[in-house]
Amino acid sequence: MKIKDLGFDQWFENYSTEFLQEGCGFARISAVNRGSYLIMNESGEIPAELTGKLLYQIESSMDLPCVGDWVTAYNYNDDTAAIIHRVFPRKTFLRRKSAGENVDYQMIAANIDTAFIVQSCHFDFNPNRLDRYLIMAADGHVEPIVLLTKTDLIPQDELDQKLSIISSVSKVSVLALSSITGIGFDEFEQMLSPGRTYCLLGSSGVGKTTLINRLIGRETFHTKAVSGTGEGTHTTSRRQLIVLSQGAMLIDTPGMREVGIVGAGDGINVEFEEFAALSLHCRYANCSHKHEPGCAVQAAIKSGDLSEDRYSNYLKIKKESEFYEMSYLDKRKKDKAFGKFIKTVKKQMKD
Ligand SMILES: Nc1nc2c(ncn2[C@@H]2O[C@H](COP(=O)(O)OP(=O)(O)OP(=O)(O)O)[C@@H](O)[C@H]2O)c(=O)[nH]1
Ligand SMILES: [Mg+2]
Ligand SMILES: [Zn+2]
Repeated sequence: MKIKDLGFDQWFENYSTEFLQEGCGFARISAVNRGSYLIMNESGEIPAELTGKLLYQIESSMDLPCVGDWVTAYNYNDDTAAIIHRVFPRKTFLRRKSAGENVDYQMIAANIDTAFIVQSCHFDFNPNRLDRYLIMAADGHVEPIVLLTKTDLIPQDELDQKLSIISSVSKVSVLALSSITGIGFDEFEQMLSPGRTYCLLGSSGVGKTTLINRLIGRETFHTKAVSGTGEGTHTTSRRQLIVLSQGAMLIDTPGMREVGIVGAGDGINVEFEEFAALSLHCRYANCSHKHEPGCAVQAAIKSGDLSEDRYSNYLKIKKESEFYEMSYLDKRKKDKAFGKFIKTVKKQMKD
């Protein structure tokens, strides 16, 4: 195996001269677990940690390596451990607002070709949440594909209804499948190409890890039954890249409870493209589509061309993303001012 087979394509090759360091090689982050890393290259997978210099240079949580990143690393101890010196720029990424009050980004994975957005058609099915994942993918320039799992648990007509709900709001490809009956699995396997990287995203308990186990053909990774209400219990606890024997790479992630969106302007415009198209016909160029006269969005809702539900989800996500964006920029400004203050004090102490 070569690093090219692990996704080190021409895009990264173009950076290789700049990123090569004496005694170092290139490797890909294959797992992240609370500040400790595993990296992978042509000779296998080994634990790695960051250099103090790299840690010192980090300005935001987004600068920390995440699963899927390419790095420059120095191997030691007979190639059984490594130190990470530099992180390559990211070709694509998946990120969200970090959970809780704190307004910051959380990187989920980097250099992903396709994100499988997994919803169970049983308990978890939720078109409004699906919108959030689609925005996340568009924001990071990742191609999305929706996987509707556990089709064995609902009758065919209910499944058809769910599929038509998705196709009425989005052109995204959807595949319905069951890890129990195996329906849809051939199509799923055909979607996976050698050398390409896929990430599984979705709530806890929707069957992400089960999909991987079925692909591998063994119960390699831990899964757990969901409770009667469908509420998952977070079985997978770390982000991990797995190389299938056929050569495709899959990243399993722990289930997400919230999919917060920070200032994903482009992502929102891509996912809600009908709003951009309609806006062109609003009387006012800066129409908020709420109460202005001559609003084409309101007209589309009245005529039934646009669903009330999708409209309210659009407004909600837009408002939330703008709010987080402002808080985030504010926080960055304060952090920067504080950083400057520290530097001045340090300098004064030296003088
Ligand atoms: N009936 C049915 N059950 C399934 C299917 N796929 C997975 N399950 C069950 O759903 C439960 C949860 O599956 P996991 O694969 O652990 O779910 P997960 O998405 O990885 O969950 P987290 O790791 O917590 O994010 C397990 O008991 C699986 O056996 C399916 O197609 N049909
Ligand atoms: Mg799992
Ligand atoms: Zn309008």
